[in-house]
Amino acid sequence: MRWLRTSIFVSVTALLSVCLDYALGSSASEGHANALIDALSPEAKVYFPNSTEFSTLTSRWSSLAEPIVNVAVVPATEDDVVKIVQYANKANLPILAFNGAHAAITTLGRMHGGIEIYLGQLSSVNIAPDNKTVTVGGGTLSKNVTDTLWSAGKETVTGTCECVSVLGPGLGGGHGWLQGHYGLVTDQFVSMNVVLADGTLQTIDADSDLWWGMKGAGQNFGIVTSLTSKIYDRSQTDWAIETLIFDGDNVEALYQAANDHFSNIPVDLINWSYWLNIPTADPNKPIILFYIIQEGVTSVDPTYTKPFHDIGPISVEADSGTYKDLAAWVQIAVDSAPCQKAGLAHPRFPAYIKEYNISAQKLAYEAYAANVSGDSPFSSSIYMFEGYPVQGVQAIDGDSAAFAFRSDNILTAPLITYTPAGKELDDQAAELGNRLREIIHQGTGSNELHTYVNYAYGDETPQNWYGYEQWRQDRLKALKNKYDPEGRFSFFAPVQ
Ligand SMILES: Cc1cc2nc3c(=O)[nH]c(=O)nc-3n(C[C@H](O)[C@H](O)[C@H](O)COP(=O)(O)OP(=O)(O)OC[C@H]3O[C@@H](n4cnc5c(N)ncnc54)[C@H](O)[C@@H]3O)c2cc1C
Ligand SMILES: *[C@@H]1O[C@H](CO)[C@@H](O)[C@H](O)[C@H]1NC(C)=O
Ligand SMILES: *[C@@H]1O[C@H](CO)[C@@H](O)[C@H](O)[C@H]1NC(C)=O
Ligand SMILES: *[C@@H]1O[C@H](CO)[C@@H](O)[C@H](O)[C@H]1NC(C)=O
Ligand SMILES: *[C@@H]1O[C@H](CO)[C@@H](O)[C@H](O)[C@H]1NC(C)=O
Ligand SMILES: *[C@@H]1O[C@H](CO)[C@@H](O)[C@H](O)[C@H]1NC(C)=O
Ligand SMILES: CC(=O)N[C@H]1CO[C@H](CO)[C@@H](O)[C@@H]1O
Repeated sequence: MRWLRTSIFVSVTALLSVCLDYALGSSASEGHANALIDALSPEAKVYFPNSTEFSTLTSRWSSLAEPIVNVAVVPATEDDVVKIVQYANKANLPILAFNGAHAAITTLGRMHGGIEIYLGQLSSVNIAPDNKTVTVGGGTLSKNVTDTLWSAGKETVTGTCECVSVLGPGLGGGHGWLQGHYGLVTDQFVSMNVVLADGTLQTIDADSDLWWGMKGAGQNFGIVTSLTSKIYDRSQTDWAIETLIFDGDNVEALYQAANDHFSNIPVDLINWSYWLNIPTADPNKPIILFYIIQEGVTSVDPTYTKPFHDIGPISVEADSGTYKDLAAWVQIAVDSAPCQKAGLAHPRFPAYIKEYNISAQKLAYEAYAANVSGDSPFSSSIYMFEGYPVQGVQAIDGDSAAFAFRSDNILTAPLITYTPAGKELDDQAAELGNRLREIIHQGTGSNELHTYVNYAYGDETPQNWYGYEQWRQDRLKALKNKYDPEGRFSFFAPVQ
């Protein structure tokens, strides 16, 4: 907004005030709008719906149940975030942080007109002189951190996908390649600066009662403007992958082998699978793409891959490289298709499980195949089964954080992908996703449905997101009543 302060200061400010009032609704007085604009630092920016920047800054990864934004504000300093929250409080306007904008939970759609706080200018990565921590701006993307640490011979846990932020995944737990060693993204947190609902900027750490809540339900309590996390010396340089493609008919044999051979999965091994249509491999039904990833080697140990080779894959491809290649290998690098904001709807229906139930896998595969094959509107969907190593996650006391599902081993989720075409199709997608999830849930033999809040669809309960233990629910509600009694931060998976 530098230009605001120069020659056309008076006229443009007046115009902006009118525009803000218009965009924000009649409750925002001209005085308020001026107060916000004047309070922000020179590098902060404000965009209205008539600008191309506004369309860029408001576009999201999933176009289902998007929050409706009237003005996008881009803070340049931590204090700008304070000023925006204070302004919104006075004017009683909804606010929502936009970071990587990859959250797809439908509760975000409850924001009908308000202020987007786009955190992209709060992007920075600084390794502490003692090499024990890194401090990142609240809007830093995951790839920035891993690349900077890599160059310094360091590593930490971040989300695996290059296009998501550090805080987006981390505030809800955060799964990543290195979690087998160090725990979740959230387990690395050392301290953070947060703008709370009352418009104050506070530094919080393990001494604060809020700390527990920030580690798993953090989206509920404020806007993190910077974060200090643990880092480690890089443990391995080499990584290797085998990508196997199987005919869907092998679903039982494959997951039986997965259960048999990986039940004590070593910390250096990651196994994922996707069910998706690759018509050149099978024109009629989804194939099973099976990834076996190992660290510290240039080819995956044959003792891990032999049981899968024996099942008879359609194809096997081996690759090797470094940590920095992993995202591209599993198609979640910055330039991979799943990272793009292409106007598609992307609801997911997650369920954590302890091990595969072979008959449930078979039932889910059949229902999925029946609904995504041929000319189905959902033919670009992906059913994801993520088996990260869990040693580091399970070594940490489960009561230490709001993240509730440490004892689960595998994260499953159909990602129903389609071109939006109205409510009827949205409802069909929800029906399909929930039906598939229910098959997997039934296969666990447990009444409890554990879901990863960062993948959640939006129709789940706080128990599904934050754990069934009554003390967890009580503690979250008490924190909410203390720190955000008006529910300013309640668009993302609200705790109550
Ligand atoms: C392609 C893809 C790959 C993914 N890979 C992983 C993965 O490897 N590991 C994993 O754990 N998850 C992963 N996820 C899920 C991911 O954790 C969520 O989608 C997450 O919400 C994305 O964060 P974001 O910053 O991109 O999204 P945003 O939509 O910008 O942020 C999500 C929500 O977090 C809150 N928020 C964001 N930044 C802040 C902040 N600084 N302070 C306070 N609140 C904030 C806001 O409420 C916001 O609505 C993946 C998702 C996709 C689409
Ligand atoms: C958008 O609206 C604002 C306020 O009315 C105005 O200052 C600005 O010039 C407009 N921009 C474009 C590109 O029309
Ligand atoms: C931190 O790491 C850098 C780069 O590897 C090194 O030059 C520096 O000496 C280290 N500092 C300490 C205190 O270990
Ligand atoms: C970090 O992100 C900024 C944009 O926010 C980009 O310009 C820069 O190149 C990135 N740095 C790294 C190391 O990826
Ligand atoms: C999914 O498949 C079932 C049959 O297995 C069918 O009854 C249902 O209509 C399908 N749903 C969609 C959304 O295609
Ligand atoms: C496995 O799933 C099937 C189908 O839902 C179910 O009948 C069975 O009880 C499940 N097995 C276990 C051990 O829960
Ligand atoms: C396919 C698959 O996910 N196999 C194994 C991966 O690792 C987990 C443990 O982290 C095992 O339980 C899975 O069977």
